[in-house]
Amino acid sequence: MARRPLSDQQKRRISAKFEQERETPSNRGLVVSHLGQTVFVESEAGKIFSCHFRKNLGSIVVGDQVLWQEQVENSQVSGVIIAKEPRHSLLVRASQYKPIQELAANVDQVVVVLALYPEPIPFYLDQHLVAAELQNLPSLIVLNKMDLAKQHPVPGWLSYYQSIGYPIIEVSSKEAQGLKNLQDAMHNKVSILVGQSGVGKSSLINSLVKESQAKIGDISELNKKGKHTTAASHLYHLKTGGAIIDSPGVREFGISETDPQKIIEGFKEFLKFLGHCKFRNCNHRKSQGCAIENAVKSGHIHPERLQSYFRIINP
Ligand SMILES: Nc1nc2c(ncn2[C@@H]2O[C@H](COP(=O)(O)OP(=O)(O)OP(=O)(O)O)[C@@H](O)[C@H]2O)c(=O)[nH]1
Ligand SMILES: [Mg+2]
Ligand SMILES: [Zn+2]
Repeated sequence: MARRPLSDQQKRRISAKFEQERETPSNRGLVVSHLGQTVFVESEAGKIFSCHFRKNLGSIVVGDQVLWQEQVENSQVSGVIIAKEPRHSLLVRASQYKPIQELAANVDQVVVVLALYPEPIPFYLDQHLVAAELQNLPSLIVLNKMDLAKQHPVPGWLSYYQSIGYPIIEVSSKEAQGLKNLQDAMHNKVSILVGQSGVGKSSLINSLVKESQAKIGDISELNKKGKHTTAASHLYHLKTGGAIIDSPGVREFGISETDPQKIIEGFKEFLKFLGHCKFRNCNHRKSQGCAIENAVKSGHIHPERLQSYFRIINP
């Protein structure tokens, strides 16, 4: 159906609005939180404004650099986002039931937080690491709750991750142990903390950013399942330089990539063996002359990592 042409009055109203927008100065800002329809933007002066945004800008997520204008409505100052700067990175999470979720933009590194309790599970760690690798983001592993080491010893399998180049920082947010090392690793960078619910992401942020008051929840002793407390990602500034983003905990961090050839590149210790299988279309499952299988046999690749790859490509 053809659209009805605009009336003169409508045209006048639209051009008046454009005129007003052009004359209102726009400000640069950083998205620090996103709750439903409202986005919280921090101005260059460090003040937080609640803003709306136009749908035609596409998605807006924590870490986005934006242009926004002040709006006064019912003597309340709010804002409207009018443009979004190009992003240098975007961390996304896939889920079986929901559309792909964009978690944060412009992050420099992913900090996967594990705890001695609830007990870490290698496959979930692999999901986080692969998601980061596929976005070309470096990761580091933080092992929290070291104060519980007597009852819950450090899992032996973690040393493999260190051997393939993922730094591991042991901390206890409760006893303020190892926090300096973590602070140094996050210096002048934008880091996002990810990991299953209850591992202590928000607690760590509170220890590092005293005034942050990120919400902390109790974990249930009965079912080992963390209670979800952080509902939306939130960016905090580090006094020593850099920023840290808290994210809601999830057990499974789904991979948005579906091409097995690309997914395998997310396993960084596999890289040097790729392209060396006897058959070009090798699926690395008990195939003759498979370089990946041989690397598993010779102890260069941990068998569980190959199993994680199969589980990601074939959930
Ligand atoms: N023993 C011990 N408990 C801790 C430590 N750090 C955090 N906790 C506790 O672990 C529980 C969960 O902490 P949170 O900081 O809410 O965990 P989270 O990772 O932010 O969880 P979500 O927001 O649900 O993703 C709380 O009861 C904390 O008090 C620690 O170093 N040692
Ligand atoms: Mg939390
Ligand atoms: Zn192969």
